[in-house]
Amino acid sequence: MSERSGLWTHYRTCNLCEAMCGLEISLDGERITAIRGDQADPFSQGHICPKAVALQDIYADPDRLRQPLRRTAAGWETIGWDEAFDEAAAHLKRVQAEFGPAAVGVYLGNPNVHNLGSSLLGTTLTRALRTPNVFTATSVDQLPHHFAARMMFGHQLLLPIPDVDRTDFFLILGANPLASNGSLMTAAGIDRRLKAIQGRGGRIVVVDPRRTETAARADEYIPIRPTTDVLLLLALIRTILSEGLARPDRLAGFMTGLDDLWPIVADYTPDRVSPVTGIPATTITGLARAFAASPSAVCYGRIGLSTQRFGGLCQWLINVLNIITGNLDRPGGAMFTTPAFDVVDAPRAGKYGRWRSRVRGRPEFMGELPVTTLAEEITTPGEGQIRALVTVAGNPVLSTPNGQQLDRALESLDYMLAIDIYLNETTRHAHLILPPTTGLETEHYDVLFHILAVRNTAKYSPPLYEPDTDTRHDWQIYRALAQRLATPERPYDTAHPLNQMTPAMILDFGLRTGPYGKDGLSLDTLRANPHGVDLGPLQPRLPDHLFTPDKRIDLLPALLVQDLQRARAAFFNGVTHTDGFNLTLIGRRDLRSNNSWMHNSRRLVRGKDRCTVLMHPDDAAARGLADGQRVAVQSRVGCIELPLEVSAAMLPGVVSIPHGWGHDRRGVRLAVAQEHAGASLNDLTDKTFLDELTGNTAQRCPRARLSLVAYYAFSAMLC
Ligand SMILES: Nc1nc2c(c(=O)[nH]1)N[C@H]1C(S)=C(S)[C@@H](COP(=O)(O)OP(=O)(O)OC[C@H]3O[C@@H](n4cnc5c(=O)[nH]c(N)nc54)[C@H](O)[C@@H]3O)O[C@H]1N2
Ligand SMILES: Nc1nc2c(c(=O)[nH]1)N[C@H]1C(S)=C(S)[C@@H](COP(=O)(O)OP(=O)(O)OC[C@H]3O[C@@H](n4cnc5c(=O)[nH]c(N)nc54)[C@H](O)[C@@H]3O)O[C@H]1N2
Ligand code: SF4
Ligand SMILES: [Mo]
Repeated sequence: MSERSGLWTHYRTCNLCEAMCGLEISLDGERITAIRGDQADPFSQGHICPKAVALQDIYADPDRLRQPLRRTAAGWETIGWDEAFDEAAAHLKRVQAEFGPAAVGVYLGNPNVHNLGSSLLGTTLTRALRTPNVFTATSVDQLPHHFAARMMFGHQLLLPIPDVDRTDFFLILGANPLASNGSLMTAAGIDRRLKAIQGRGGRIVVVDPRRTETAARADEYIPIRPTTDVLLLLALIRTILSEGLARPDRLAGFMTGLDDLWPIVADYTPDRVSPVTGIPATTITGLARAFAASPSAVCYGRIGLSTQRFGGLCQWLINVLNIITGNLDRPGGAMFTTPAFDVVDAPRAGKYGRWRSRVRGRPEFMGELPVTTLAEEITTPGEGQIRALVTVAGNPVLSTPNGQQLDRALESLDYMLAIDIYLNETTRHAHLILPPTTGLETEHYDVLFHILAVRNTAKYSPPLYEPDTDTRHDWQIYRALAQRLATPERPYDTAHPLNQMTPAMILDFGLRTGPYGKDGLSLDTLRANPHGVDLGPLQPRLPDHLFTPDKRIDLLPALLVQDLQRARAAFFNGVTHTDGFNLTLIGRRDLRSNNSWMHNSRRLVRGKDRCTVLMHPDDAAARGLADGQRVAVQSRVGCIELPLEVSAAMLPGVVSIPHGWGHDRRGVRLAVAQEHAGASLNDLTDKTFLDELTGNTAQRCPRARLSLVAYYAFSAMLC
């Protein structure tokens, strides 16, 4: 690579979270002198958060792996790429030859969707492994959104996005965009966008068990008992119907089920759900009326709703609420995007239930199984047992329920391959780690997040740094492995376009054949516009863009309607909990953290310890606990210790712990993170606790009991 000299500027999109912030990176030669928000980016308009600056820390991190690492009896040794590819493929083939394709499992983590090569070519590897045992971070995250979208609109990627820039009423349940920067709502500068709602006389209402940063900003904050949102949503819908406020308008012309909605919701009066949700009936009635009366309104529910027992029901009912008030597919409501590179097409419509997990019999959805079943699939003997695992950009030991059990299960594997940039809590179990390029060394285009963005834009970022000749991109690793995984019966097809084209070529092809291709949009256009191009506000797309067989919205998909029985039984069957547990545990996010993997940046972990348990002052006083004191939190599956932070922001009876911490395990090579180790929330969450319908983990609501042991401890347990 030719050395660049003098002062110059590089423009790119931050790939760390979903917000798609444009960055302006100032350099002196090869050295970064500043990372700022790119004012000229039409989407983010100058917004960034503290994590963007840490991109340079990841690039320069001495702990980051740069060469394949093999585990030996004497410790880790670096080896060459070809040797590494040969060895990994030989082991995976050996296991599959002896025990069948299912004996190799795959776990794909979150950064895959933030990486162009992995978004476009990740299937190279999964196809080559041809295993039914595919797991991803989706089942500890947004699976219920996909499920509801698939059932109602015919495609799992037809996710309605809140049109925040035009709405008059933003109802937020279980999301804290001021900390997370928005999710399934790519909206760089959400802070500015929220202020603008209020600036034009609109209203923001937040429903959350914690008075979050976003709740504090809202016009109204409504505390709710965890997991009871399904009842609130039913009561809102019921009120709107009973008071004659439903106005589905043009949506009625291409929808089935509206006439049958009333009997389904009729029982859920505000008075009936009030004692369970903890929300006064008058508040529910008032909210329903205000939402229905607003010229435009949108209800949006995120992690707090999708990772709970009734995640599928919640996401379905949110869509129903938006639909019956006419707010789906109209400006200011919940809209579908028109991305320049569109992967939402009929062949890719997700399937459901084609196979089941071996041990617990959980159905597949979109080709994957719930990750909560991974550990048992590894440890339960029998035909089809997982004996080898490939993890790609994932840290399931910290990010999935009952992490300690998975930690132990990984130890028992016959072979494990990790494609990852760090030797961390998960990858330390690998026999081989293949470290790809990342962040500043990669070209970037947000294939997924443009589909989820509050405005249609397109932006391509070239790599800032050319990778060393001796490193590989993720997609090059997949290809190298796929070639070697080929067998005489399943040869590697070198002529296949997807095995020939680079991500940039595929992107260019997609842009040219996409919705703006006829106007001349191509990769060249994007290269010529380094700040990105604006393609305008979201446009109505229905009914044309529906993928249901009859091109109608299914308001009442049978699987979802049936699942209401489970909610009814859980809340109204008259059985009271007799286990004595009286605290419920939920999660939270912090602006300077990003799931489990950015705690090795000193500038992000500096300052006050953020891995604390938040508890309401009354709960603390009742237990004689003081702010700052170390407490032990115990659940059915584990026990962790961490400092207590007494906070009036918590709903009494509910405590909150952030996830992604717990770096003090043996063999982890993350020097800074280990100094700020914290404890892992997922050593408490329970893998048996999930949304029975969608298979998504319900991480947020083990019920917790404070048991006074030698030190003050509380036990978290299942609802
Ligand atoms: N209790 C609880 N648990 C949760 C959540 C919660 O709210 N509460 N949130 C859940 C959610 S929403 C998610 S998305 C998951 C995330 O779950 P995971 O995806 O399993 O975890 P991450 O912490 O994102 O780990 C990312 C891994 O990718 C590696 N990595 C980073 N960049 C690259 C790259 O460019 N290439 C490759 N190959 N590797 C890379 C990192 O080193 C790290 O090992 O966690 C979930 N877990
Ligand atoms: N800084 C930072 N940003 C991130 C991430 C990160 O780790 N750090 N992770 C990224 C990822 S992978 C994702 S998926 C997104 C997630 O983005 P968000 O969904 O905005 O994530 P959270 O901030 O965890 O907000 C979830 C909220 O749900 C509330 N909650 C918990 N249980 C319930 C419940 O039963 N009912 C209701 N109504 N509320 C409940 C919690 O108190 C919390 O305020 O964030 C992304 N952005
Ligand atoms: S909000 Fe997200 S995309 Fe924007 S700078 Fe921060 S981490 Fe990057
Ligand atoms: Mo996520």
